[in-house]
Amino acid sequence: MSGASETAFRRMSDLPSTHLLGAGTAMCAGCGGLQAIREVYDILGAKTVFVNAAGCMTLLSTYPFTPFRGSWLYTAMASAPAGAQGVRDALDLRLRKGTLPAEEDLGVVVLTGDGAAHGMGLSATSGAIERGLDFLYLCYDNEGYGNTGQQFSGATPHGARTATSRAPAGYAGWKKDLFAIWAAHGPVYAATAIGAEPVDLARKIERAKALRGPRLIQILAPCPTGWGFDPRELVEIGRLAVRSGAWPLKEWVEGRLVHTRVPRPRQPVEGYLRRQGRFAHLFEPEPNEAVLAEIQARIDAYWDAVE
Ligand SMILES: Cc1ncc(C[n+]2csc(CCOP(=O)(O)OP(=O)(O)O)c2C)c(N)n1
Ligand code: SF4
Ligand SMILES: [Mg+2]
Repeated sequence: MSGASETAFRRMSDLPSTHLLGAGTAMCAGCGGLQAIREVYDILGAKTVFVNAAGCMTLLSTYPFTPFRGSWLYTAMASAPAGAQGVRDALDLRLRKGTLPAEEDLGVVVLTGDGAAHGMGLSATSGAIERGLDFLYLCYDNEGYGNTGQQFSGATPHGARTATSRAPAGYAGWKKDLFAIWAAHGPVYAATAIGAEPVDLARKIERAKALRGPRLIQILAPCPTGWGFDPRELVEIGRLAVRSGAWPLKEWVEGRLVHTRVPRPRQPVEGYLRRQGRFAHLFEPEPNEAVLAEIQARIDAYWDAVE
């Protein structure tokens, strides 16, 4: 370990917790994932093991240093829930043997991007929920493979242009509903959130922290680099996602679905899409009315069904 690194690490550890994440790392300015995870981290506290699937947030840690005060474990994209099972089992074993005092027990948290969560990590996640694993599953959803240059993922929205959806109308698929996939498993808790609504986010983290068993919080993470907006517009883009109804804020508790913010009146989704480079081809050289109408119709149908 070099002297310079040691000094940097100590200085990072001395910072108040609100400055821990992002200090000395190579994250993009205006990262919506980082904005939310900082708040998550402040509420969960240091008695947490983050099991981090490969993605943008793994850049926060450079072996052997990490800005997380608790523990951090790096896994392959598909295996974070399996890693979480191993960590939980090891903690439980030590608790049972009496080699770990109960007050030193740790919360186990999967930290994963949407690519892993909606695709190659799904089967490990499904198994972990079925086994009733006591873990919090945090998905920061930047709607693409951010770390490798924004290829489309199972969470990419219809019409978005990504590095691997270059057709004139953008991505042909529709965003997979991870919240519904979790709800179908009957977890203890599931919620959606966003950094631009910090009070709603804080309440959901506190609620999830107090429960035991499989718990999901899926956080929409506006990504200036992949979505094509100025980092200064992070909060505005997040609010537009909620106010247009494109990102419903909700909870699933004991089999009951509750919307924690109902956008009334709902703003046209066009205002949200127009602000992002990934949708520019839907407006220039002339508006693609058919695709825009399809996107609006899906949002309207969602809210018509739940209101
Ligand atoms: C099996 C496997 N395939 C590909 C990669 C390369 N890879 C590393 S991060 C990443 C993108 C992950 O996307 P997501 O889960 O959405 O996280 P983000 O990068 O957006 O934070 C990819 C494809 C990998 N690590 N493992
Ligand atoms: S690519 Fe996007 S999600 Fe990844 S660090 Fe940059 S802003 Fe954040
Ligand atoms: Mg992603």
